[in-house]
Amino acid sequence: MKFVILDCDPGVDDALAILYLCRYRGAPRLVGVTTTGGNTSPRRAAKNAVFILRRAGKASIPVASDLRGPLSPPVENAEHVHGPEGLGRLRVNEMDAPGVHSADASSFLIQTVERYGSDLLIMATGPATNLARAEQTCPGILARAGQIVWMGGASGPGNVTPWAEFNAYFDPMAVRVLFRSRASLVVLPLDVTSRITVEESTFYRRVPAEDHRFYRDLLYHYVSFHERLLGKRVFHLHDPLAIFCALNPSCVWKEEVYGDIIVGGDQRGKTIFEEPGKKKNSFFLIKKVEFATFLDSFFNTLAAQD
Ligand SMILES: [Ca+2]
Repeated sequence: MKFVILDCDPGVDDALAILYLCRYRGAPRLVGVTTTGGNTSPRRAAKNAVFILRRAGKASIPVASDLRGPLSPPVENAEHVHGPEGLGRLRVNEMDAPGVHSADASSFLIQTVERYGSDLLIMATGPATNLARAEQTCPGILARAGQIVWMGGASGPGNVTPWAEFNAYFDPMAVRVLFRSRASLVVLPLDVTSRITVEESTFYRRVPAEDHRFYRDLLYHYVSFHERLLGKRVFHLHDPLAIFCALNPSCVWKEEVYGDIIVGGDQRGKTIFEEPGKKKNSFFLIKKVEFATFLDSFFNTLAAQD
């Protein structure tokens, strides 16, 4: 696929994913970023995406936001993990993020799929709200994209409740629309992304010294959250791993599944994956990734000079 759009909710690991994708040599051309609420408010997610794209030297990439919130009844965002405005100690003011291209992310997605069709790869690292809205507005649109890779759901325990992964929990009704869209869909679940942790000390050894101050501000709350959870100064790279999987299918093992999700009640956001059998709407679930190859790619890309 020649073109890529990133649908995200920055968010600390989304910010790392944007930086990784923007610097990735040989990646398809980034034609837009769409944002939604999740890790932070919808408005901050949009500003944060603009800010990180500027940091990556890609200020010209259009950003389209969704300010309407999830399809599902609202729940608390994840600012307790990512920091009070979603990017750790970084504060993005209007000067740093002069504006977004449009406030209608789902229309932007529809137009982009109509324009590039099977040449378009959609990487999604947040709640599936924008994808679902696009599908509801224009049924069949997601199946016209070349591929969608979505980080979310879990085959085992969740990270926001015992049952649910955050992106799935935040907007389960949107996930149901995505799972039923018959798109060429690949899902990267929490049980795979959470198998990899990076030690804070390793991270700073492998990224350029001139970027340390930026990363210390970005990662401030994210590392502390993981330290409370895991007892060590480590963190997960959920969203950058989704970028790697989308760009390196030969380093990924996946299985065809049928998927559904519980949309309400105590188990809200619990994803259910089973053998597809004769059921329609099957897609692929990632089971395993070459983690060492990913980490080399991630750090070498972040360290690459323009
Ligand atoms: Ca995210």
